[in-house]
Amino acid sequence: PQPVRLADYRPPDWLVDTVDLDISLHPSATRVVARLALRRNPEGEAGAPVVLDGDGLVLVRLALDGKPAAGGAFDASPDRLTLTPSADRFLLEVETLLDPTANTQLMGLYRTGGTYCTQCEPEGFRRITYFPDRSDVLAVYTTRIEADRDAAPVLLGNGNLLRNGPIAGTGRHYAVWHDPWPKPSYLFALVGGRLAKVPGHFVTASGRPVDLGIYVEEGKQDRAGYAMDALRRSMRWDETAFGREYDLDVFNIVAVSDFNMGAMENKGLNVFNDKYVLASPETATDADYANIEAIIAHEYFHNWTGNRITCRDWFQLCLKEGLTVFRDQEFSADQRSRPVKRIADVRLLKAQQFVEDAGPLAHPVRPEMYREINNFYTATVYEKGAEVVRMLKALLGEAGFRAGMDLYFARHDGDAATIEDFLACFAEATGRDLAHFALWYAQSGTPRLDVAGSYDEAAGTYRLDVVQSTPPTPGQPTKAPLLIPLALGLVGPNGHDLPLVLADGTPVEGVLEVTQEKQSFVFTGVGTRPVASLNRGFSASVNLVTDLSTDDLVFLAAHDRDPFNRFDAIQALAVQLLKRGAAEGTLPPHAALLDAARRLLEDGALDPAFKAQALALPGENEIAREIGTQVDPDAVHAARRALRRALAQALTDGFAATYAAMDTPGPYRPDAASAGRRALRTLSLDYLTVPGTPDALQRALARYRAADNMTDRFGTLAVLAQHDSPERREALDDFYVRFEKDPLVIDKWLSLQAQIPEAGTLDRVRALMLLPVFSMSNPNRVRALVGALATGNPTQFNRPDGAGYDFLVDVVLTLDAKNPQLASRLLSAFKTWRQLEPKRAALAERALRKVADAPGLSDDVADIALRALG
Ligand code: DPP
Ligand code: ZN
Repeated sequence: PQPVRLADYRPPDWLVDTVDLDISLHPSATRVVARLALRRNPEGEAGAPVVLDGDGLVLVRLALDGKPAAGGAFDASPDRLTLTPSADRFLLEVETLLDPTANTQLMGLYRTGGTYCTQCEPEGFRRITYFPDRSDVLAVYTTRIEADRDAAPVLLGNGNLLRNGPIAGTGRHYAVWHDPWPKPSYLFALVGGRLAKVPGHFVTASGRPVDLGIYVEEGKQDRAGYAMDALRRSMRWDETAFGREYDLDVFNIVAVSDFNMGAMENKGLNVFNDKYVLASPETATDADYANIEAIIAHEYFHNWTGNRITCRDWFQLCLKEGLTVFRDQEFSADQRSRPVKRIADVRLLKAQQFVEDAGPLAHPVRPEMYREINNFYTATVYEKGAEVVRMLKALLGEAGFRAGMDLYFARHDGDAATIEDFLACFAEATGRDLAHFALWYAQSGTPRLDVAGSYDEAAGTYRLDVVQSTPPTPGQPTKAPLLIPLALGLVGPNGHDLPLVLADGTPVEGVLEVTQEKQSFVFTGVGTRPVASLNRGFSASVNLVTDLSTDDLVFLAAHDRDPFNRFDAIQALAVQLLKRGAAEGTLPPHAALLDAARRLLEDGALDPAFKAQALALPGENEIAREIGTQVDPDAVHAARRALRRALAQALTDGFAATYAAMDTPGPYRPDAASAGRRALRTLSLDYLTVPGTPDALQRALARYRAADNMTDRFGTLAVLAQHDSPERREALDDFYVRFEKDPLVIDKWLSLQAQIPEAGTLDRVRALMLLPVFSMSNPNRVRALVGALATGNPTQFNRPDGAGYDFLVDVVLTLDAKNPQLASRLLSAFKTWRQLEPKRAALAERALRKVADAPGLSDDVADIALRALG
């Protein structure tokens, strides 16, 4: 694949004012007639020809200003159409022929369970018709869709419905949709199929009534209620939190079962992976409900951050994704518990983004080069992109941040914008120079912040010495210091924060700005030795290394007024023990952690959801990243297992009492408070089951049998899954029989088994692939089974014999011909191979070479293989 570079950006030579599409749906021969009003861009290159993108297109006919084009007037291939018109404005009419049934890439127009649907971001529209398929060409779309009335009674497009009706004597019907808002081609969508509508209604702040619709497979209507509720709450929240109103008469969401992404924000017609729409107490867990709420919100929020203001080019992807993730995080924080949401987000950030940033696939939040843009829908663009927005807010404060956002919406509505445009709004609204801050977008790698504190009793001062450094990453051997907003507090012996006043008398409002490689901050008026609570709320996306003692961490875990840092203190204690345990083969003394854990467990004032997070040990991937080099996944697993045992043994009574106290009688409700109680109850059960005694296993099995909702049922199944026992077999078999007909639930069952840390797991996964419930052509099934093994089972993926790697490579090479995006996603599980001990690393490298050397690779997979080997 050829590199595309940010530095080479040029404005388009031709613009498109309007797009009129006439699409006649047919399973294998769909006809698309596109009429494009093309106009030479005064900012483009003078005299440049019209060059339109295509991808595997079959051209039927072509006309310019109504006249059929003669042979010499154009040059067409499946992947490109070039014209040299004499006029600076003309109407191009192109007819193409598509086979949606044969489209297994799930990009462009395809079929899923008999329904026609589209996915155009980032470069799928060119698989429908020839077009300047780039995000800075904005046009007004009118779409006529025609289809067999029985096969596709529902026809949906972007925007508002203009008219619809039967086509007499043909058994077919049509619908015409018009979207008044200019948009790039990646936001185009259509859907046609037999779908049931779950209706809803919303009135915007200024009184515009909006018809809401969630379209699902017939029979699944009763599972769309929560998504509808989440949609309405999202619409209201964007009005109050950001002053953003909805701008069409309808908003539709369609749930489909074959989808590469989580969901897609097409204007007025979001298309969703059904996993993120469908929920009922019997089939969805609390985590599913929370994901649905977040993703419904995310796609809805794109209506402003992404659609009304879109990206100039794909290098600016974080402009819409990082910002929109930030917005959905804030929404969920407001709907649920803010501290618990922050903890969950940081856990995800560390598990995914920090890992990516530490390996061969590391790249800046705004990359400067790509070979395959599909491979840049990453944790770095999304999650670190959101963290950068959060840091901006920490620097500017609530009011400054809002003023910058208001200016951004006012100034760039209708634009295809850049990160520079975005930052300029905040600089202008607040008067701050953000040039240094902007480096966060360009520099990859996770900065390390070393902070040492010293107390001078005689002078009454407390000094913090701060050193920042960022390790080299691909293409960036040396790094510059960043502007890091470090939220902190100095906690006095009574647990209260001391006032923060710098030596020159400047008060600090809780956030220090670290700007240099080495810096010292001296606080005055400090009467007793404080404990520094650093990076509160995870204000900066950094690896923090402190000189806090075990006693300090125990103190913070009990007394910090920042809940995130209470969580972080206990996790830091655990990480220290786990690192040493993995290195030394036995667990070091750990009484302090047990003590801190006991205090948290027994603290009646704490939110159960918080306790469940704080008492869950860091995952094996997270421990491996903390170790960083020469990782032996078996040693990590053994250390974690030993610490789990120690906690289970020391806190048996506490977990038993908590298990009893967290019982939540009455019908299931998905709210955050009830979910927190269930989470803590299952965590307690998990620790109580650690000994694996018959009594313990029977208690878990009884709980499994008695469960009246999926959260408890799956939670107890996951507890049992860790114990090779008759109880596990019974529960797994029972679960399969109960939910065999429910693919989304079967995904959970597949994932769970793929993550069992036992030597037989790889064979089990191979056997599960043969079941009729599994399918290599459904992305959810593949991710649930193969993806879970590759990313959620470090000991079995990284088997010392290399069989896990060979298995993944086989799957990737098989899948690549069908669905390159899915294949490359799976392959990126190799991003951690360089941190492994030499024997496993050599096997992983050999497996990656096998991929790189395979003939006929897609750009997607070739790009990941080559970068991973880098
Ligand atoms: N649909 C994906 C998302 O919302 C890509 N835009 O993040
Ligand atoms: Zn998004």
